[in-house]
Order: sequence, then C-alpha cells, then structure tokens
Amino acid sequence: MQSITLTRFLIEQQREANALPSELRLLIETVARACKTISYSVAKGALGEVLGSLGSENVQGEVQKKLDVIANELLLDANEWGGHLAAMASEEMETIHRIPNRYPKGEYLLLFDPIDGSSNIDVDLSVGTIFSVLKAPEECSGREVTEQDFLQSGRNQVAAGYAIYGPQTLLVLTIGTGVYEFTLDREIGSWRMTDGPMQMPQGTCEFAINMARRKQWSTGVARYIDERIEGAEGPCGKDYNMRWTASMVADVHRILKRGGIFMYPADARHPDKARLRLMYEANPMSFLIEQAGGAATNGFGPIMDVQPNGLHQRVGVVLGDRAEVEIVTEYGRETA
Ligand code: FDP
Repeated sequence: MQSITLTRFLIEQQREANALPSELRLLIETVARACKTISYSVAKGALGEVLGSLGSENVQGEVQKKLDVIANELLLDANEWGGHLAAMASEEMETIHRIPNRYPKGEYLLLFDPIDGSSNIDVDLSVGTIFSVLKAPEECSGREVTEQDFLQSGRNQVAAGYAIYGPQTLLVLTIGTGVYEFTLDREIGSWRMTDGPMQMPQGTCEFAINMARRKQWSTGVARYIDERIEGAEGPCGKDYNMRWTASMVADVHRILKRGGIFMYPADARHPDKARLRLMYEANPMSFLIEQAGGAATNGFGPIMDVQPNGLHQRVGVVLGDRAEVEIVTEYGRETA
C-alpha cells in the first residue's frame, strides 16, 4: 500500500493547513517515537520480562504493572530534552514532571496514560498509550510551571492521540484538523498513514459498557441499556450488539472505525466516583471522537467543557455515535 509517513503528513499540515507550529510537530514526532519503543517492549512479552506486577501502587492506589512503569519512563526520557515542553504529567505520577534545568524548555504541556487497559497486558489483549497536548498559559513564562497550569478544559487541547498495541500497532492522531490513523511498518520502523480524515460511522447498533457495574448506574443509564437489550421488540425497534474489551483504547478505536457508543458512567450512588481520568483519557478521546464527527459527554454535558479541579480527576464518560450519546445524556438530564 502506498501511503505517506507521519513525518510527511505533519510537514504538509505545517505548510498547507498552517495549523501546526514546528515545535508541536517535533513534539508529536517524539511522542510517536516513544510509542514505537513501547510497542517493541509490549511485543516482547514474557521474553522481555515485562509482564506482571511490581508490587507497587500508583497515585490512584492501583497496582502498577511492570509495563506501566517502563512505558512511563520511556515517555519521560524521550520528551525531556527535546526543548518543546514546559512540563509533563502522567497517570502514573503523583505530581507534574518539570523539564530539568539542564535542558531547554518549550511552551507545551504533555499529559499521558503510558499504558491504558493495563489489566489486559498479561492476557495478550490490546493495550495502548493515550496522550494530550496543551499550551502552557502565557503568564507562566519566566516562572516555574505548576500543577494549576495543567488544569485547562479539554477545549484547549492542541493535539491528542493514542497508540494501540494490538494485532497491528497504530497511532491515531488529531491536531484539530481531522483524525488520522498511521500503522507502524515494523520492517522499516516508520508510521505510515492508513486512514484519514476519519469520520466515525453513525447509526451502528452496538454499545460498550461493563454490565457487571449495573448496580452503580443511574436510572438514565439503566433505562438506555434496558431499551437496547429489549431489541426489536422494545422502544428502539432494532437489535443491538454488545462489546467490552476493558481497554479504553481498544474500545474507542473500534467505535471510531465501525461506530457505536462507549460508556463508563460515574457511580450514581457516589457521584464523585468515576473510573476514567479526565486529563489522560476522557479529554484526549473526546477530542478525537468530536473531530471524527461523534460526541462525548460526562452523562450531562460535553466532557471537553468540564473545568478540571485536579490532575487526576475522574469523570463519567459517554462517547461515540452522536444520536446515541444525545439519548443517554438526555435521560441523564431528565433524572438528575
Ligand atoms: P485499566 O484500569 O486496565 O488501565 O484506564 C482504566 C481502564 O483500564 C480502561 O482502559 C478500561 O476501559 C477500564 O479501565 C476497564 O474497567 P473495568 O475493569 O471496570 O472493566
């Protein structure tokens, strides 16, 4: 298949769309390079002694897998010295990582979930890396970046994407000019465009939700799912299918490619409790889904309008097919 490389795509975006400052281009290339290295580690599996847990916990109180830590270090090391960043934040680290004084600094902030879906690593299912790029606020030039500087709504993202380490290794990216997919050509080690600009199919009758969490659902979410399970005999008048990989990257990628809806709602009994993180998962995925013609809400309003109050804030997530997201969100508003 003849296709352009990620580097050429980014240079063309810079020239033609005038949408991409060169610092941001180089930053995206660095993240993509780190994802390539992570993909080689993931693929080595037991042979590379990268499977299993470390016995330590991350800031969220979750047991860290070896690959969580390896991927986190790879992303930090790759991005520290390039001169494009003011600081980084990771799901695996309690607080922000400032660029050390020995390296040049830039104006961007990089956030990432080094290995998303890590409970799937040891059973050889797809996992991924999710990233989001913000600009450091102007007022922080000349002083140290703080955690507060990261607390910007998803609308401020200048780039977002994920790498998925599955049967193929893919990089899916947006810089706000559509969504593009690149496949890693392992033989020559480069990312080649294989899809884009991507528009997610609408009208697909497929939902993704962890049914075992039903006790935690709001009446709106339960109503939405019950109506779909009733199928052709119920109010929807058609049959629905269900898929749940339990790896957000894999579930969202399926939805981008063939449509449907993904939901990880907040716990209705404890409204402050949700599973997915706003800054590392919900915001970047929402940016991609909106750019591909879908919608993303926290069950009540657009995720990207949420004003963050903490680096590791969690949020309910409903994303994918525009009409389906609207129905869940409407049911949520009615019963709020
Ligand atoms: P994981 O904890 O394995 O990293 O990031 C959270 C996440 O995976 C998502 O990728 C995934 O959608 C979800 O958790 C799976 O949650 P359940 O175990 O509740 O299904």
